[in-house]
Amino acid sequence: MVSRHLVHARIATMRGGRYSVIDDGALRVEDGRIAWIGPSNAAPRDAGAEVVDAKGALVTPGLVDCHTHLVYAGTRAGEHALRLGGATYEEIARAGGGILSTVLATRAASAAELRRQSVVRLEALAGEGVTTVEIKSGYGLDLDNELKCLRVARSLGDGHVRIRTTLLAAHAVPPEFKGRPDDYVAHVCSDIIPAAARDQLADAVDVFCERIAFSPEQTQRVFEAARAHGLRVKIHADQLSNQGGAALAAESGALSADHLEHADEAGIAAMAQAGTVAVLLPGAFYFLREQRKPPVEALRRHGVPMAIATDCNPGTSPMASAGAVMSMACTLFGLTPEEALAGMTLNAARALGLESEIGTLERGKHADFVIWEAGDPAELATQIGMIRPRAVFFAGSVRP
Ligand code: DI6
Ligand code: FE
Repeated sequence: MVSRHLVHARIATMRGGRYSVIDDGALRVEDGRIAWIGPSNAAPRDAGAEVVDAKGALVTPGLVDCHTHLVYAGTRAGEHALRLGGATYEEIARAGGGILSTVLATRAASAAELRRQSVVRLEALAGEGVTTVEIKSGYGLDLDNELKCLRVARSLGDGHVRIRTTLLAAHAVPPEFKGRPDDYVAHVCSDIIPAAARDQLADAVDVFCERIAFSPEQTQRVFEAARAHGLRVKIHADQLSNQGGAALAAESGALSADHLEHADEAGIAAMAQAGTVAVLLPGAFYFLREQRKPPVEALRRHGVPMAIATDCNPGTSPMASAGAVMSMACTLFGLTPEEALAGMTLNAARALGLESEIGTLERGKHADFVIWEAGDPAELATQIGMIRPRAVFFAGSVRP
């Protein structure tokens, strides 16, 4: 049995979504899980354990990026320039650019090439203390290519990052189904979802519910197929317009409703009732230069748990930085640094249905934690690129 003993750490446990700091804390790891956590002076002694002295440094749970699209090929730099010149995201998408241009590049890439391009983005996140990443498909949009993307996503973990995969075949209507969205939805429901479930390649199913993508009614059909195959659901909801996505998420028992810039009060109340997590994505808000913020005050008032994530994707959120997204959540959306860190730990774990396994430092959970070159947890959401992990532990072992 491998046992390790972390001592003299300033541990922000994130219990209950608060810093919940243990000032001179100790944490004992056994077989990859937290066997004991508490003050250093009360820690049980074990002569055989390997001791790691944090020397007063801050320790937090490993960060969780609960919404990314980081498996894709190619770039959309040209489109960024068009948008800076005044074209809107919707105009570019309607003119055949946007998601579809990434679909063509992703289909053309072999699995090995796709992996080579994607690993760079995963490593960037991992280098900032991220230990769990959700990755969506959605740039394949046919059976073989969606499964290729999910397989590549799964292969990226390699024992140092926990990967959760989400099937987002309902991201856009592919060229073969142009003008026939209902036929494509039928294909997603009767072919792509069953195949992903059969090969155990997806942990959840997501839909881009938007006027430029799929309607609430089409979303419901996809969700029914997902449930029939035992898969949880998530939704890109109310990002560019109010489609009633928040209420739909609640009524569908979704793990999370993501974006929510245009969500209304009734939808938020329904999410609170259903326990649906709100995933806020300040990167997309920033890159699209949106004006309308998600209703953070209403989310707080109704007690909806708020997660934040990078949304790492080539079109609307080309970024792979946990530090940047926590800072942006505070500066752009008005979260407190504590809410931002809860958004990338406990609440992000909830958005993946993993809150009993990760997201806080408590007995029984996976020993995913970061020793930071910092002393105060508020520093993590206050800076961009200035704080690096001193060491990252994944399932109790130091990551090389
Ligand atoms: N919402 C987004 O912001 C991304 N997907 C989605 O459903 C955009 C993805 C892209 O433009 O490539
Ligand atoms: Fe997204």
